[in-house]
Amino acid sequence: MNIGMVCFPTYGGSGVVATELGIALANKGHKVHFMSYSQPFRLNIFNENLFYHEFNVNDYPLFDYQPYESVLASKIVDVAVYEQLDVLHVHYAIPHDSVAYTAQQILKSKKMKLPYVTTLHGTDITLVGRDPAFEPVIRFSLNHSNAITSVSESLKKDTLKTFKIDNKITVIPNFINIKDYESGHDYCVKRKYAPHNEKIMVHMSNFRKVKRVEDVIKTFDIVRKQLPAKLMLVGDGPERQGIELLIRQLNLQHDVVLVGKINDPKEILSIADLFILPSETESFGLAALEAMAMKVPVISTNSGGLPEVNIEGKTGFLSNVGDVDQMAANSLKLLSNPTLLQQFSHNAFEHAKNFDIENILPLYVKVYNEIINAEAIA
Ligand code: GMT
Repeated sequence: MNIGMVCFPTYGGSGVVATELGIALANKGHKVHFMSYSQPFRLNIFNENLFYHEFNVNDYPLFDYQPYESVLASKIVDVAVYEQLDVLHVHYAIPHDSVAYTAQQILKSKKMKLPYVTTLHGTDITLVGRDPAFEPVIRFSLNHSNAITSVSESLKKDTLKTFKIDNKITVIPNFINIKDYESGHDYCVKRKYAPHNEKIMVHMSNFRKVKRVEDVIKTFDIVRKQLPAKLMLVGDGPERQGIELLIRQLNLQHDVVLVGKINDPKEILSIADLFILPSETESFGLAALEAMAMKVPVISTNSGGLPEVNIEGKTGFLSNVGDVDQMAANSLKLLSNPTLLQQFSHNAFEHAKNFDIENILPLYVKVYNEIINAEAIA
């Protein structure tokens, strides 16, 4: 198959999913053409089946807001014609599904068919999508997508609640490549960050409000008062400055490491004892799954799709949003009991295996085949 893949290249789950999916498809012999305004950060490998088509959203003095959608639609049309795409896969509904629809209509006028699948990732529905200003466009273009997939049952429910969608939504969960996670804990690196055998908690996100990074700090503050511990914050984003301030106010600066953005979280996860994700909403929580694949139990909220990933009392614990006391109590329960921690670590890895790419990839390929065949008949 010749597949066009559109995603945001920035640090964030949807770009990671698109990139890892594209790489997996390329490894199976499909040709995958990425289209983005800059190179998706995990698309850093050389593979004869992977192609990257960059487009420039020029800085014309006339525009306060640059016409991203028009440039992307033109790029899709160009790639579809010259690379003979069979199918287009767009990640994140806003604005990619309406752009895909536009490109499809332009191609139709050239007597070319390009079915597209839209994957809903989360904030495109739960935050941005809730803005009534987007409603007519999202509803129209989702109803015209040849297929819609959502990364969790919870996100599917949210979408159906928010928009009047007549189209079917297929749930295809996020995935990891379990083979990549088989390395064990790296005790040499661990000693650098925890020289006195402190327990290591890790949080990883793009530091937006929805991630509630302040709850990570407040939870850690309670934990650290009970046992020696370090916190590693991976990522960066709009909330970082406030978070740094809070760390200093609580006098935690000697026990919290702000690692910044990293491409591959496996190394840091390999030294973690516990992962914490206290999000306000989380359609899936790919970061939690990546931690579990690295045998790290998860302390999370119970919002959105997190209960589909993190299993209460088995792979970790779930609390109501904002309940830092309970998140701290649950962290301490695990960190102070090596046998329990070991058991949860084992459970986390076993559960993560269900989300291995080898189980998930065929679900996407099935959707592609269905819409290609439907278009061929139409
Ligand atoms: O919140 C992020 O990390 C970014 C965002 C995105 O779309 O780039 O992530 C969403 O998509 C991920 C991949 O499907 C999901 O694992 C995240 O749960 C989801 N984020 C939220 O719903 C807040």
